[in-house]
Amino acid sequence: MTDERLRLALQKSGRLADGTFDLLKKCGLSISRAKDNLYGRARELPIDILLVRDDDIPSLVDDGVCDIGIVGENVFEEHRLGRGREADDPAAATLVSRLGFARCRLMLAAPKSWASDDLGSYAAKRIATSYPALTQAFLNRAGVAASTAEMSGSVEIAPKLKIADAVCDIVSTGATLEAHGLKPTATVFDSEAILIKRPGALSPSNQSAFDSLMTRIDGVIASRNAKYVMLNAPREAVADIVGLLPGAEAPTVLELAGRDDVVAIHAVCVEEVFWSTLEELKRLGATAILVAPIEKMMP
Ligand code: PRT
Ligand code: ZN
Repeated sequence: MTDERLRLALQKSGRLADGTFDLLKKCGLSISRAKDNLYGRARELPIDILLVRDDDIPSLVDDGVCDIGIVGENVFEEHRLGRGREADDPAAATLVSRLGFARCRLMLAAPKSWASDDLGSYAAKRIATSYPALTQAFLNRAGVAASTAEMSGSVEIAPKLKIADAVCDIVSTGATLEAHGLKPTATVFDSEAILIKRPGALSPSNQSAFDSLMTRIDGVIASRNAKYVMLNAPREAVADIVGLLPGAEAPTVLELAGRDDVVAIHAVCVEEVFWSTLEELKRLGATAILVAPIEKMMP
């Protein structure tokens, strides 16, 4: 690691790692890893990579050991609240971009035997969680006086072991809670992978590497759901058809050789194009509908 290269902290392995490496690959970066698997290096931009446990990433960036990091927003917020920092504290790491993967929710969950799903039923109860600061802040906002028992993993077994009455844990599909006889009753925090940046200015060369990386990341995120839609439309239905294309700005309308009644419409749709939308387009008279993926976008 040198000062001339941007230092990026990433999860070594786990639920964030696949999405992170996939994102970097789509940004055109190939990462070579050192034998010890603690360091990596991007070939195409001056970026050094530190491979760590996700829990260490906020501190590494807060303390300036790394310039940027990719971590779950749940872990970042828990760290921030735990350190008693404000969201806009200029001396702490800041959220730069939401990355749209590793989506999950931190949820309060109670044994299915509890009669009520109301927040009030957690009053005076003991709640096992790996996120005591987020949980406590939520309970305070809701005016519920309950205590938390911090656990670093396997939170869902706490009620069975009588360590706690209920849990506050990360939920993705809900299968884990279900398998342990627990029901989710309230969302404490919505999370996804985020990119965070250390406090203070970067050196000019690191700033330039950071700007390149962010432009590429923004492009990958923008093109994720984006599709290039091409179709033929009856001339009189153009306005209705354009109105149906999700998130399409200023579509191109082209004349078709030898046809006065039909035109071609080409549009970039930045929101997901569902089958049901295609069916509606067809009902409005659209034909020869093509939906093509977009690999890269730069505004
Ligand atoms: O080893 P390291 O400390 O780096 O990793 P870790 O084991 O602490 O974290 P890891 O890799 O499990 O998760 C990293 C991040 O991924 C989390 O901080 C979240 O931001 C995000 N994420 C997304 C999840 C999940 N989905 C998820 N389903 N984190 C954890 N889970 C667990 C949850 O704790 C529960 O045990 O999966 C189980 C529930 O899943 P469902 O599908 O049954 O609801
Ligand atoms: Zn962890």
